Amino acid sequence: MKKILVTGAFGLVGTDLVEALQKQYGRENVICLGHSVVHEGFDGILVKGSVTDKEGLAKIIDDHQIDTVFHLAGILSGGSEKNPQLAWEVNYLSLKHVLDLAIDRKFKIFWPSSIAAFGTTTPKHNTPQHTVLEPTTMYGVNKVSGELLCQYYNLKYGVDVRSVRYPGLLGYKAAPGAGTTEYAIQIFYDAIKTKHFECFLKEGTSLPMMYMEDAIKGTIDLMNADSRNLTVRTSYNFAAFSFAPEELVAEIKKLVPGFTCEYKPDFHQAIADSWPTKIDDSQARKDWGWKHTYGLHEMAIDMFKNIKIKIQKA
Ligand code: VAH
Repeated sequence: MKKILVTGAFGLVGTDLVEALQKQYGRENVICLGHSVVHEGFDGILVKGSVTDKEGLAKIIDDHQIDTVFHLAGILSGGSEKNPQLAWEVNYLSLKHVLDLAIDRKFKIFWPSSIAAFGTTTPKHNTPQHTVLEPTTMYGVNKVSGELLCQYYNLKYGVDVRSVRYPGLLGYKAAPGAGTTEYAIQIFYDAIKTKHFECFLKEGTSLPMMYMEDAIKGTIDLMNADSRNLTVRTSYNFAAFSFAPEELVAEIKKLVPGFTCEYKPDFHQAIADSWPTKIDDSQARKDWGWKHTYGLHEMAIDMFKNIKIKIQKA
């Protein structure tokens, strides 16, 4: 990777990924495409534009001689249910633009799928790499459609597009977006500020999760893996640990004595109920050496420490 474009550069994943790529490949070699949110004091190469504008994307890719695109721009599960039409355009059509541009320009692509690609008919425990994908959310439909499009462009045009099904990702550098697993990020801010949290999921709602440090390392490792070892061109199952809200609450209570949580399920509960509780990611571990390092306890300590610093600095 020499000249990298990151779309969604200021989102939850993008913020951490840009920092890691700048460190590894040089600030001048990471082009960051922002749409609405741009971080104050951002130190890097910023280009403004929309991923729904194919010609605009082509110009950025050509002007900067891009050889790798991390196409992260997207609307998460909760936001996609609120605006399904826009979700289709941003989450799916923009991916087709990037894939189309890669046919002749031969740049590599990373695109994030999600555990949202699974649905209520998918085996919920130890969900296999190859299984039933009948999601009941627009976000999930976008992800399944996108996975199949990636595989088609790889088979038909030889586009080197690689993908993982992100679980719920926990990071502190960017604010949590309109997702379902993002409750597990917001809870730290509320615990530190008010010692209380209202959780929009009920107890017992166990979901696959991953600390952002592991997600970023795994994403970059996949992009640097030998293409000949990759046996999955839809999207790799990608996992670390699972927890239910009350398990995270118990970890936070160790850090914030007197912390309380009230469970008030809303529309996010149906979304979470359609997702698996635990993922089998053995294919990723076999094909490109994926392994996670953070568990629930280590994640909670690091998130708490860094969000506390962030709040004190604000
Ligand atoms: C969401 N955090 O909740 C995202 C993610 C697995 C869930 O895709 O929408």
